[in-house]
Amino acid sequence: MLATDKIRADFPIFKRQINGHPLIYLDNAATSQKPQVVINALVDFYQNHNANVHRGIHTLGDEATQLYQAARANLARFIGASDPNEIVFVRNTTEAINLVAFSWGLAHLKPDDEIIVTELEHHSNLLPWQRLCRQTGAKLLHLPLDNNGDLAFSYLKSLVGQRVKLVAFSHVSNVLGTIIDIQHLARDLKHSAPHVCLLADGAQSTPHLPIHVKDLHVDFFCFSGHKMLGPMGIGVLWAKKAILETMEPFLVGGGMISQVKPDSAEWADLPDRFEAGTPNVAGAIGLSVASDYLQQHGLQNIRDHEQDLTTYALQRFVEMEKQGLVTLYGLRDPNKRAAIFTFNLTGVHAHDVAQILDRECGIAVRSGHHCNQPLMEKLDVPATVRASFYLYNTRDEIDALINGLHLVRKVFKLT
Ligand code: C6P
Repeated sequence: MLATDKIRADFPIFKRQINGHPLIYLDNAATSQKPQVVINALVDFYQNHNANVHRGIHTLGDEATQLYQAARANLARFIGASDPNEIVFVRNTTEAINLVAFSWGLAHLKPDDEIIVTELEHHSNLLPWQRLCRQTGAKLLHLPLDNNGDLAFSYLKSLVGQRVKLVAFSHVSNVLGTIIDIQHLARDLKHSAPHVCLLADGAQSTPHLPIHVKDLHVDFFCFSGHKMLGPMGIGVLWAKKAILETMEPFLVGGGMISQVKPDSAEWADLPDRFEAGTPNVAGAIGLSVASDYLQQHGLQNIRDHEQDLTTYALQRFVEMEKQGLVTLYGLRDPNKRAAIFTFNLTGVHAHDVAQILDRECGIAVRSGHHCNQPLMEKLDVPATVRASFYLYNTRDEIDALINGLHLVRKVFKLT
C-alpha cells in the first residue's frame, strides 16, 4: 500500500486552499501535480548548470550535456528500452504522434493504403492520421466500441488486410479509462499481419502502469512528462532503432546535422536528428527525476493503489446511478480500467458541476469534451464531467467528491 500522507507531503501544492477549502485535485488525466524533488531539479539546473547542450566547449556546456544524456538513459531504463538512442525528446505526446505521421507516415503511405484508429482516440491520435490520409490518399478506418464501452477486438482482425499499414491506439482511454491489453493485441496483430506498424499512445498509461516497451510488441510508443509528475513541455517518442534510422527528420535546423553545405545537408545520428533546435534540457532532467520518484514508490504499487480507488469510486458512483442521479460511462471491471471516471449528473450541465465543485468544495475536475469530440458524439452527450486520480489521492477524496455532487444537486434545487 502507498503511504499517501507521506506522498502528499512531497507536493507543495497540497498546502494550498482553493476557495477556502483544502485542494482536492482530481484532474490528473489533464496534468499531474509536481513533487518538490522535480521542482528542485528545475531550479538546480537553471541555478547551477544552465548552458546549451552539444554546443559549447566549456564546463557548464559539458555539465548540461551530461545531465541531458543521463536523463535520456534513465528514461530508457524506465520504459525498458534497449538503447538510450531510441528515446527522442519531444514537447509532448501530440508532437510525438505528429512526428511519426510526418516522418514515417509520409514515406510509407500511398493512395488506398489504410490506417486503423479506435473510437476511443484523443484528438492527438486522430488528427495527425486524418491529415496524413488527406495528404497521401490513404483511408482512415475506425475500430468501434462495443455496447459495453470496450473495443470490438474480434472485429479488428477482419479490418486488418494487406492495405493496412498502421494501427494507432491509446493504451489507456483519457475519457473512459479503458485499459487496452496492448501486449495481447499487438502480439496477435504482429503474428497475423507482420507488415502492419503499431503505435501506442501511452499518455494515460505511462504515469500509472509499469511499462516495458520491448514486451509490448509495438513499433512506436509515446508519452508526456507533465502527466507523470514531470514538467510541462517535455515528452518522449520511443521507437525501435531500426525504424528510427530509416526516418527523415520532422524539423530541420540547428543541432540535428552532421554536415551542411550551401545547398544540402546530412543528418546527425540518432536521436539528435529528431531534436532540431535547443531542447528542453531542464524539462528532460525534471522528467528523469519524476520517473525516479515514481519508481521509488513502485509502478505496480501505484497501479494497486489506483485500482483500490477505482473499486471504491465505482461502488460510490453505482450507488448514485441506482438512484438515477448520475450516468457513469465506461467499463465496470476495475481490472480493465484506470482511475478515470467520466459521468454526468442528472439535470445539471457538466460545466456547472465542475464550477460548483471548485467554488464550494475546492475540488478540481475537468468538464467538456476532453479533446475527444467523436467519442462524445458516440455517447450522445455534448460534455461530461471527469474525475481522474493519482498516487496522492485517497478514498476520503472520493467521499468528498460524492458529497460535492449532492451539494451541486442542492444548489440546483434537485433535492
Ligand atoms: N489529454 C486530458 O485532459 P499532450 O497534450 O500532448 O501532453 O497529450 C495529448 C494526449 C494524447 N493522448 C491521450 C490519451 C491524452 O489523454 C492526451 C492528453 C489531456 O485528457 C489533455 S487534453
